[in-house]
Amino acid sequence: MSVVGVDFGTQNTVIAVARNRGVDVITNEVSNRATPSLVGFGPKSRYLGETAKTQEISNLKNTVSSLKRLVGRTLNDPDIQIEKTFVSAPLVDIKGQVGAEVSYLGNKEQFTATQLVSMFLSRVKATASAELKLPVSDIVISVPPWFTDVQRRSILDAAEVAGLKLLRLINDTTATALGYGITKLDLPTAEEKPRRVAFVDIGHSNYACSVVEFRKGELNVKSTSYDRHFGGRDFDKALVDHFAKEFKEKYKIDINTNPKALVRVATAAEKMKKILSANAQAPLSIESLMNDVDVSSMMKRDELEALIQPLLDRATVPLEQALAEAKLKPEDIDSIEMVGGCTRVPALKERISKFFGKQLSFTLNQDEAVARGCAFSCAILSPVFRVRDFSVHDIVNYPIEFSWEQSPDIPDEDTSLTVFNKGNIMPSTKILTFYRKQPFDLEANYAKPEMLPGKTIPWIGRFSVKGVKADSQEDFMICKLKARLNLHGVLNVESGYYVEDVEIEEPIPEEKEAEKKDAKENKDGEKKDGDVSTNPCISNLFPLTCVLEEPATSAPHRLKGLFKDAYADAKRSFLGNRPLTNASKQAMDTTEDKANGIAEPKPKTRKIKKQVRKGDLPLSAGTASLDQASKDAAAEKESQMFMEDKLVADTEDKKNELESYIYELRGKIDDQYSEYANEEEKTKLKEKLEQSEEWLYDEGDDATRGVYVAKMDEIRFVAGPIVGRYQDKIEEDRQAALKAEEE
Ligand code: ATP
Ligand code: K
Ligand code: MG
Repeated sequence: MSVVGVDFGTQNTVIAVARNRGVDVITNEVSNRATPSLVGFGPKSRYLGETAKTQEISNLKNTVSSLKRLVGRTLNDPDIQIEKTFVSAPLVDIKGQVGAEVSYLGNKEQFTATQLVSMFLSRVKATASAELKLPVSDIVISVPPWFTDVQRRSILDAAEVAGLKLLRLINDTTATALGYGITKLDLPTAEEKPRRVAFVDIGHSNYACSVVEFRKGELNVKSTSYDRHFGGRDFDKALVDHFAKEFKEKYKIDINTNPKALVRVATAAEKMKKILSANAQAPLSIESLMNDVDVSSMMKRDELEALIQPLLDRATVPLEQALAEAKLKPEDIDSIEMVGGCTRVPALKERISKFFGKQLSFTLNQDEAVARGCAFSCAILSPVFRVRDFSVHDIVNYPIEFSWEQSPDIPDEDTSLTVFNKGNIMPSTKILTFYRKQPFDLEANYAKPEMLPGKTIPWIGRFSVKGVKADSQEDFMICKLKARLNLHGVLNVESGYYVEDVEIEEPIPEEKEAEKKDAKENKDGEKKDGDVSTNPCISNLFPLTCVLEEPATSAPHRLKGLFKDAYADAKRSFLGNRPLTNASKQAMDTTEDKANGIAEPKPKTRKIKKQVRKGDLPLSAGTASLDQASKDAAAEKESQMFMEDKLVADTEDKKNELESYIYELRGKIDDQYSEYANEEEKTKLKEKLEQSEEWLYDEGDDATRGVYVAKMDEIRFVAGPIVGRYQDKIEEDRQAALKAEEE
């Protein structure tokens, strides 16, 4: 089984695998360590990754870039309007999701961003599989930390459609932090002050900074902040705008009217920008840019810096936010680890270094750190790999609120509750308790829509709880719902059940054991499933509303508005059979001891009220994920397109093989093979080669794989005897040489 980590970048995707007791970045079909994140469409097949890049300039309208920035978004989102200036294919609305309209196999077709991402991921899968010589399934993919529930669900769907098992969607900077921490052998112990590291990732379109605390065997993300529109492409854009103006004056051409020219200038500008990271000045020249005009220019580094001044002025904002949210000062940070292609820009390095008042660290591979972190994460989660223990605690970026209809039996009940707060540990599970006599629905929404990217709809999901009814005494059913913000950062209500209060007798736990258990629960940040139904802390709570257990702290929330006269009766009846907490039980024991005035021998067991799980509550959920039927259909279509691509590629291979065979024989027949064929044979073969070549450039230009194979066999039939004689002679000579050596 394979272990694969993928840094799915805006510009480039890097694939790392776990093998040979370590993690390696692998190369693709043209031996590059990064693959362009592009999908293109042609008359015969798709172009994925490298081939999409090769075809890009001549196929702009059918090439889609910015894949990860499109997924899970809507066409009218202001973010997508910005994206339109970077994506050359036309973007369209497909049932509420943004997609692209392209010409594929001669037809106009529309593909959703989710489908486009699946296409790219199937290429990633094929690349990894070819390198590992293994089928690839388990994978970890990185996403920007600001990705919302719908964006994350879309990537999950895309991976499933591509036949991948996504073990974790991990935030870019968290992946980097994991790769950093897991290889360090000198991290502080639990008692020592943690090592605090700021990870700064500036890529092609994104800027993110996470402040992370490391101790032996664990990392805790303390804060993450970002600028969703800050990266290398914005630098390129500043250069392109500059040259557009310059060329208008100097050459009287308007590149903004010519998409091809625009892309060529953008490519040249990016190259220039990279040169300016290491040199004081750089040239730019493009032949026949448009209207047969050749252009050339020069730029100095300080001119570039003047052009990107507005960006540079924003460069420390994410850092300020990250420190503020972590409640730290620049001097509290032990090291600043820089990753992402854009952190090579000297002006950026200078600003960031000045902000922290420290030298920056470039110890991680800037282009590969995220992918490596993803591969480590995949190895940790994979059952077949043994990895040093290392816990990754990320945090919630957007608060999530649950809301529900008021119960008809509880007219003044609160109807919403923020269940996951910004900065809470993630992943995390919380138990929601409802007292109900009828089935009910609840809805999850992001509590602060203004924090979300662009115009993201805050809605996350609607969950219907079924099978709820009053018990035999016409009393409330105690319904428990397990809400989980999972490893991917996706919210689900995973299960529902109901409990009853039962008095049981249990051995009194040793004080120390209990403490240990608590400590462990806090460390994991969440409880294991089994702990939930027996958790006694629920007994603090009144029945009249939704209550929330925080497994991490064992401190339940209590909602306001509990002591309303209207519920006095219900309250009293509940209090009457209220189970005891450990604390109150102990408190009561003490009182009894005092009253008796006798110290009795400590009993070995005690009676406590526990909530015992009585049965499941069926749930149905509506979320932004694709339903199974749509996923199956998309997977079917994807594998069909994949097979078509493969057939086209195989056919192309066979055609190239035939062409080279013809050239090879033509060269050799009057050379190496000359003395092994008589004149008649030579003439016959030459004729055959000539015919075949003519055929290849004429009707044979677009034949099927089988026809190329047959053509090859025809030539081989004629050439075979000649080549055979030649090879016999070679073998004879070799044997003779061997014999001579022995003697
Ligand atoms: P993102 O993280 O934003 O989704 P990404 O992961 O694809 O995008 P990276 O591969 O980290 O981005 O960085 C690519 C960017 O870095 C490009 O804009 C590229 O031009 C820029 N870059 C690479 N090398 C240099 C350099 N030497 N000087 C300046 N910029 C560079
Ligand atoms: K990348
Ligand atoms: Mg990146």
